Amino acid sequence: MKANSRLIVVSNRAPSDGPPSGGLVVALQDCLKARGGLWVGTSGKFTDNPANRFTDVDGDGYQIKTFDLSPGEQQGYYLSYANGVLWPMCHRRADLIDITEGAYEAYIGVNRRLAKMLAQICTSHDQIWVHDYHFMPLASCLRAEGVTATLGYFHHIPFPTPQDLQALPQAEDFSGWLADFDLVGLQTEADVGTALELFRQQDRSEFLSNGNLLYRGREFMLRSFPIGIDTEGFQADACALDGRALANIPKDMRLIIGVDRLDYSKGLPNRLRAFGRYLSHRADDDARATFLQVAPPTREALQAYQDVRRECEHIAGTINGQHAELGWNPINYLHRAIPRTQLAALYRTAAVGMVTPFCDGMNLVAKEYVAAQDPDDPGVLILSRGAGAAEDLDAALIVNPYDISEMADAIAIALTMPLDERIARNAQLLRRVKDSDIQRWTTNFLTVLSQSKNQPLVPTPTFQARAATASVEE
Ligand code: ADQ
Repeated sequence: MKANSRLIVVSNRAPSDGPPSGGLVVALQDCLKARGGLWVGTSGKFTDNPANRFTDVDGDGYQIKTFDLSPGEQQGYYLSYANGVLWPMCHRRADLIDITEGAYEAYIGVNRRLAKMLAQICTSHDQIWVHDYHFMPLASCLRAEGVTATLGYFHHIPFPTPQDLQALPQAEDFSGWLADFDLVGLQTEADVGTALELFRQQDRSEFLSNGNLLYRGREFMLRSFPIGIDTEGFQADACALDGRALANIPKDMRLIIGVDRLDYSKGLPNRLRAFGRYLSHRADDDARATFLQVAPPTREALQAYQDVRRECEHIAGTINGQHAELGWNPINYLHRAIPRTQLAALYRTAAVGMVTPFCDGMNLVAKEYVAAQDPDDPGVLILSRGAGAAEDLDAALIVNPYDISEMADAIAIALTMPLDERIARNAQLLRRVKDSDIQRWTTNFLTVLSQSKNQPLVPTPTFQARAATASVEE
């Protein structure tokens, strides 16, 4: 890190009171505590005409600054554009994109408002690390404000293909949003390949001999940084409670577990169907297995999320109706979040972990399931090839999330896999999980960011022209 350089982390939500909600928050907090610094994000409060200044909140050894959104900004920036346009586009679901009037303007408006506030407090020595698709244009907005700090961006979700991007009305701006950062981090090598393909197709982009990209006069870096978990912390959590007692699972019952936000990208309906198919085809003397799906609600204001919830409830109800016996419901479907220690104990108890998204940036549940296993008697991970995690975790049973009978067969294979094969697969998976844990991810990203050199500090021309015409709510 440069002399006097301060780390500023930007994410949609600033960390709030109470225990951290996940490994990413823990890792960034650790990193800020160690280096000192600042975390900036929305407060979670909505106020009419929010002030264009930050509110200071006490952090544990670092600063937190929050800002409120107006109800209109929450609707336009967060729900309609970030989660109604960018999320489905990046998850190969252009059919779910809902382009609503004023959403893009609200999205750009929040990014510009944040850039103006950040411009007041940052110096050229600072490193600003921006997280995720809510703030893709933030570097362009900061450059337009004359900010000369080093800017890094990490894209937590899949990178869209050039075909996906055709569904975005602002497709022309997309490459410039990225190029205005100094470093763009993606989850996988496959994502980097997709991004390079996008730039290859652009006029005025050039691949430089130092490995960087030049786009419309700006040089920047594009690299993969596969995100991980706090492996040791998770291993310790997994031993703290008895998962079998927690879920009231009889000794002779096998547990299959799925844990996901209830998002259409996670492939829940097909996973439930695969379990139903497994039940229909299992031999009468096979040990019974219960499927526990933990699926907390998310973004329920959007129709696509209401639809997937209804679909899951219908499928789970039908399968239970067909296969339940006195004292045994094959599917136990929890529509809420549960504490991390309980989750870790349940992973450890489960003979099978099913992670079958259609499309996922990485998927931390896959890594958590591996870390939580007893190395002497581990369970089996069934993993979709659509998850970024499959790039590294190829010792899992890799499945096609669209092929229900293949997933049903994988359940049968997993439930009968010999102990020595389970041990060998888990040991290999655990090595990979440890190799890319969250502390290493943070350090790697920030090391490369420190090496990225500051480029000509003007925003890309396309963005300047468009931003000038967008009506901005300030
Ligand atoms: P998500 O889409 O949220 O993250 P994921 O990576 O699986 O997906 O992370 C979910 C986290 O929430 C996990 O730590 C999990 O334990 C926790 N969680 C899920 N359901 C829970 C429940 N019912 N109760 C308690 N905790 C629960 C986005 C991208 C991913 C990428 C991550 C990190 O979509 O692809 O891996 O960011 O970059």
